[in-house]
Amino acid sequence: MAAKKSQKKSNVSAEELLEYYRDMLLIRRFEEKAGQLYGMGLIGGFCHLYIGQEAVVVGLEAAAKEGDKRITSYRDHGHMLACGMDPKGVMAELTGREGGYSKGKGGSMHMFSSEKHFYGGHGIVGAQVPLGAGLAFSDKYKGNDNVTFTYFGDGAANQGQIYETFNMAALWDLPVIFVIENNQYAMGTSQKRSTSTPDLYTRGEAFGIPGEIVDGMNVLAVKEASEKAVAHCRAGKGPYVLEVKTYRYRGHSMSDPAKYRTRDEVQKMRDERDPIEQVRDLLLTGKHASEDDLKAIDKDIKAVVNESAEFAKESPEPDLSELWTDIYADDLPQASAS
Ligand SMILES: Cc1ncc(C[n+]2csc(CCOP(=O)(O)OP(=O)(O)O)c2C)c(N)n1
Ligand SMILES: [Mg+2]
Repeated sequence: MAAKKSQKKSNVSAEELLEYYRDMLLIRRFEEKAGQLYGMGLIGGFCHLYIGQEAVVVGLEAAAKEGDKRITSYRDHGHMLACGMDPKGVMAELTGREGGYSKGKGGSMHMFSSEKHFYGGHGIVGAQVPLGAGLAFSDKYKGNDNVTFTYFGDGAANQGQIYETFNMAALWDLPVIFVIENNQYAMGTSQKRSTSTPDLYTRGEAFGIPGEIVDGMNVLAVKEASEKAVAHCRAGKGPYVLEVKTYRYRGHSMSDPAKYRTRDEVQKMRDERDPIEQVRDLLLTGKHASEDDLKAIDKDIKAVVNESAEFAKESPEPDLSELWTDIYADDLPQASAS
């Protein structure tokens, strides 16, 4: 069903729209498959799905260049796919297999890729935020123009360590974009019940950090705001806060009974604001693609996702000897100097 509200006209090219459509659809289908594998008992431990929030990370990544870094929370599969990590390696990590990004020892919340500059995957709420500033510090120290995208939630935004980080990031003009993915809930607590001032984008003001709010269900709006934030950071003007208003369709994690909101609330969002449907609408009304073209894309993406699930089922469990590897720094690949 086409979204009722379509995006305002823009001069974005058909290729670009198709790219965002594919990238968001890959995340959506991957997460649906992960949900199924979880239901079949093939994924153990925690698993937090990103369905509904796809336009956030795809819009941000559209403003990134090679060398930029990203770090996020436990709701991380979308971030990995959007920065180009291999769906097979991500899915196999979810099933705890040898072919996974952490050799099956990390699971959903603990994956990394130095090649794609993806620094996790963090289960402790807010813990990735000071680490993100640290990554930005390394780039500033080396004198390059890389930017670090540091993602966290509306719940995490109420934590003290965020403001200690804001202070130092502003003091040292660090090239970090603090991306607040405001999906309006922190587990079962709505933002209204937890937060005294709802405008999270203003939270950097006390430290002199500029902020902006953007519609996180609209990938083009996210991309535009991200480009502005990235330009600010690359120009050496210090950190930037981007509050991206979004919504998660599924529960907080796979074990969430979702009693804190109505089904109607979720359905309304899906029907009226869905980020993928919005781009689909633009593609069809702009005659950039036909229904058949879009069906073919869906088919291709489903094939990629099914392949990743097969790989994740067939890859062996890690050998017991793996328990003793990747523990000390000497075991780990050395960080590159660039
Ligand atoms: C320090 C800490 N406190 C509490 C938790 C339990 N916990 C896990 S997720 C979460 C909610 C965080 O919500 P938000 O930051 O909005 O992110 P979202 O899950 O919506 O992406 C809480 C309280 C935790 N993991 N770490
Ligand atoms: Mg939240």
